[in-house]
Amino acid sequence: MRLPLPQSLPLPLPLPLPRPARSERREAEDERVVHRACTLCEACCGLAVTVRGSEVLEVRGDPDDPFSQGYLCPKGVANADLVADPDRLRQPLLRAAPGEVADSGTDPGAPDAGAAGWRSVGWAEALDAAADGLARVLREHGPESVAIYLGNPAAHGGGALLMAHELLGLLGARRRYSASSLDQQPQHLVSYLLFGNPMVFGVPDLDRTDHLLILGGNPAVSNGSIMTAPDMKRRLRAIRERGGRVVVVDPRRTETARVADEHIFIRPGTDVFLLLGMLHTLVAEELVDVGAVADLVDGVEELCQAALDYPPDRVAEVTGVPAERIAQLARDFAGADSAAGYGRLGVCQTEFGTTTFWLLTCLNILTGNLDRPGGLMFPRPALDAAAIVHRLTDQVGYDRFRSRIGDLPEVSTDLPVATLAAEIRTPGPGQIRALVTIAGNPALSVPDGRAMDEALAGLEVLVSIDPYITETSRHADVVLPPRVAFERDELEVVFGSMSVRNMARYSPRAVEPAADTMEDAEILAELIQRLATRIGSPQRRARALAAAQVVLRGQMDRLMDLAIRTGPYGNYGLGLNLGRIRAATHGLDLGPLMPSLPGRLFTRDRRIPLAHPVLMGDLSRVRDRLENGDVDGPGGLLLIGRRHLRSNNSWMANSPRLVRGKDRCTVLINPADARARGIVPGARVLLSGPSGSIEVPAEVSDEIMEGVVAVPHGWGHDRDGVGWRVAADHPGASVNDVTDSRAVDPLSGNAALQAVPVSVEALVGAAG
Ligand SMILES: Nc1nc2c(c(=O)[nH]1)N[C@H]1C(S)=C(S)[C@@H](COP(=O)(O)OP(=O)(O)OC[C@H]3O[C@@H](n4cnc5c(=O)[nH]c(N)nc54)[C@H](O)[C@@H]3O)O[C@H]1N2
Ligand SMILES: Nc1nc2c(c(=O)[nH]1)N[C@H]1C(S)=C(S)[C@@H](COP(=O)(O)OP(=O)(O)OC[C@H]3O[C@@H](n4cnc5c(=O)[nH]c(N)nc54)[C@H](O)[C@@H]3O)O[C@H]1N2
Ligand code: SF4
Ligand SMILES: [Mo]
Repeated sequence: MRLPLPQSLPLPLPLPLPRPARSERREAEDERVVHRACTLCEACCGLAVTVRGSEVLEVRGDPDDPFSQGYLCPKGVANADLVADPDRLRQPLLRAAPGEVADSGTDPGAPDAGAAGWRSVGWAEALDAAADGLARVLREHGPESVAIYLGNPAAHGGGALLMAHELLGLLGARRRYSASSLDQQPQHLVSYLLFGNPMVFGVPDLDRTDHLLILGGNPAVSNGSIMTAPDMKRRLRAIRERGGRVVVVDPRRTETARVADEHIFIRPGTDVFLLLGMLHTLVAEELVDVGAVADLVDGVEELCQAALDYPPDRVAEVTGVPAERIAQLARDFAGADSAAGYGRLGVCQTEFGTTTFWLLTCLNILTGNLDRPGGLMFPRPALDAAAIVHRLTDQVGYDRFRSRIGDLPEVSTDLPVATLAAEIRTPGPGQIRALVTIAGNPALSVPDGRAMDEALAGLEVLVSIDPYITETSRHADVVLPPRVAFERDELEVVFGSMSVRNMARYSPRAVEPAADTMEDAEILAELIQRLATRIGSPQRRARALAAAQVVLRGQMDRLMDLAIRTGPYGNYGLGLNLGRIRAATHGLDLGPLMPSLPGRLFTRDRRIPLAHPVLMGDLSRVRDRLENGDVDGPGGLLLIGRRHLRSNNSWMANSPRLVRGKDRCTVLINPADARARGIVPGARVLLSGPSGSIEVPAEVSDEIMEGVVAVPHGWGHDRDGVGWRVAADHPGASVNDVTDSRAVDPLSGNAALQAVPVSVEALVGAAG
């Protein structure tokens, strides 16, 4: 069933937004241009936003931003749709009790809330209900029964991250889940094991490198991830223009591959073998030269010895890459004046995610490319997340406790979200019965999303902090809608640690938020205040309340200012402080990445244990897979993911300008595989995998390698009660209704969302 919507309801404005001609507009006195960053993805593009009152008239790339130089993608413009979206909630919703007459309230954001069993309520009532529910479950079932899930957009708000941390502390819960375990957990873990800090990332020195090797990343579309660099295509082209080389290894000839010098198909899930074959070549051909950091690295011998077990001709078949090509990849990398090996989701979201990412890091280190210009370098952000995380010592660590289901290790207190549905659904001591979701949509984003959907429906208490009634928050008892990015002042706190240039960025709000609305951090702080009257030891209460007060009294800026002043550019550096960052309207460029070892090492002995026992230990699993493993499933196809420039995980499909055009939720299949199954372009097919089946149209193209199919995630917006109406008109299907929650990287607990064994068959009589 779809929400029964009266036809006359105004849908979001067709775009471009109606507006007067530019010259006229400039003259209008009540208009102003606000310069701020786009915080929808990691690229942090500078925007020039023309606003009148609370209306966004135009969004353009800011040509004066030193970093993005006017670049923006279609999503940047769609920030305007988010601000204006009539489906966005402006007031909390409370689930109407059975028998209670639900009213739809006056909230234009929830036109049919009443019909779906919601009541629009004031903040006090909603927050009290949330606190009552959580406190009740906690009292009855103990701290293990309450969990938090932090979704992707939460990464942009320092205040929200801090408050989520304090909320967990107050609950006394060790049940923190996040999108990290669907994404970059292998990278955090490798950073922790090798560099002593999960937030110290080696980032390709993109603007100076002579050779960029990309495994399982599509930055031309994703705009770069753990590699913050706006206008990726320009930056990639620049590598080639200065005589360098870009090589892409990917089961799909991606948009990035099309701007590269070389593209190599690889069978999904097998990069671990490819990298071992490359390391073998380095060792066998005496190309290992750790360079300037040699004094800091332990275990080189041990690692090289291990690699000798994997000559290229031993791994060629499983990877689908000819042995000579593997060896040549290694020679080219080692022979370049400088080189950077980069990998993202195609590496992380596999069963060997951590080990693969480790070997990729080793490739950089063994060729002397760590911490040198053009290689893999460490950003030094003005506000140093790594230093802050390091001070929160209780936050940093590995395998100090394990998940009840699956027996998987925590990574810096995060547990694998692939196990969350089972944790909720499996009775017994420690069963999760209450959940707070903050900026996340697990019903669409975790593997076996249907199980998650059912788990969410069965929770005793679900509190969702989200601006929409999503596939997840539709199950909530209370929905607490925050202001969206353009309505917030934001200091970039996370992506400075991943940026290809050192930068600092303060973004003032573009529009004034409606009265009686709150930001994520404030909502969490209010929730903490209420919970503290109901639960928690005296110490816990005192600590959480003190933190909540910082947010509620508007003192976060002072805290940030202090962190900046004591940071690398602060009192003992350039004299940087929050005021000076704020004054840099177009963003502050702090220059190219600088060599920073050993200063950037947080390991106790300030060394890099390249052959860390946790990582070396996993090589037995690798060997076993090579000798006995069959990565193919019975259906003969391996499923991978695919992103589109106009998508943003599960949640921007309510922007009319982003969903227009042809259906993007298709299965991409090679002509040979399509032919073998009688599938013609556009035909609807049944895609079946470990957790279920979906129906999607087929797109036939040789840009995908034989034996592989690709489907984007984040679709499937036709579920009952979901509040985004534009998205519901372009629903697609959720690929996570097919993926496998049991397939994880056992080291990091990261979900193996790539290389899922599936079958595809034509649906009879369903052409078109
Ligand atoms: N099959 C498959 N599954 C995947 C992936 C894949 O490649 N393939 N990718 C994975 C990855 S990398 C990620 S990061 C996850 C993402 O998974 P999630 O983080 O669970 O979900 P998102 O789709 O990012 O949804 C974000 C939610 O936050 C809400 N939101 C937006 N802005 C704000 C805000 O300012 N405050 C609050 N409180 N809420 C806000 C949106 O309405 C939306 O409901 O998906 C993962 N799932
Ligand atoms: N437009 C847009 N941008 C986004 C997002 C979005 O949804 N839309 N999401 C954001 C988020 S949350 C993230 S985490 C980043 C992700 O950033 P990226 O990792 O760059 O994103 P993907 O497009 O998923 O790229 C993964 C690539 O890995 C390939 N691949 C799959 N399996 C394998 C494998 O086994 N081996 C190899 N070598 N390659 C493989 C896929 O074909 C794909 O090209 O993007 C961010 N940016
Ligand atoms: S690439 Fe697009 S979504 Fe990402 S920051 Fe830039 S404008 Fe925003
Ligand atoms: Mo992500």
